[in-house]
Amino acid sequence: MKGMKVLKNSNVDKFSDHSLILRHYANDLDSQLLNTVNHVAEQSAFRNMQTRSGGFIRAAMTNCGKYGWISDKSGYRYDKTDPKTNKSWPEMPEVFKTLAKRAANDAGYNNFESNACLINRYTEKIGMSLHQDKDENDFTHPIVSVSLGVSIIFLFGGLTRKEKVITKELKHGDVVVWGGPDRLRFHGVRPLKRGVHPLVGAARINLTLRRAS
Ligand code: MD3
Ligand code: FE
Repeated sequence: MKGMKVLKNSNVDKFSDHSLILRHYANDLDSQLLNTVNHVAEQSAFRNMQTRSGGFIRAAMTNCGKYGWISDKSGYRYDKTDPKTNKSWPEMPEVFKTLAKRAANDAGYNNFESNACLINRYTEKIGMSLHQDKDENDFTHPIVSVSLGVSIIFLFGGLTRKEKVITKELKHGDVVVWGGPDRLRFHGVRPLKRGVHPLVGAARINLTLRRAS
């Protein structure tokens, strides 16, 4: 059927019952996505957020959408206001919202209406240790992630920290959809290896589109 989006199975890595990688799914949007990230960061700059334990999150972060994820000395939460500007987060770009909705739909999650996008930026040696995402109000909504720039090794564990972890390389343009029980699995990324991507430079940008509440 003309104009209909059909995913070739060879581009899908279904690594778990409720999660899959859509390989290179966002490649044709890459420069638009990166320009949009830059536009967001002009309004709400990347920063290293503080943690309750007195440290800092090593990935630089910003947000767009109605809600943004923040960490500070009182802990983790979603907030409508960027504490750095005391203004609303930049509005959710149409290109992020429609890409997430289309990817979720292709993964079997219909009508995914994201209202928060956390943007993480990794540079050489920066990773993210195993954690769960549980600051959202309703875990029945999936999470869609978009990787741009230098590849990274993604870690995917179980519902407890002790369970075995599988690894997946996430490359430029890969989109991952997590849903169902996988939503609450421990996950993280290994420290970024040295490398340069022609569009992004010596960094990896990850967008995670969520429904915060
Ligand atoms: C799996 N980001 O922002 S990708 C995060 O690459 C985060 O920047 C990593 O973990 C990154 O919280 C990993 C996305 C990801 C996001 C949420 C998940 C994977 C997930 C929730 C449940 C399971
Ligand atoms: Fe996470």
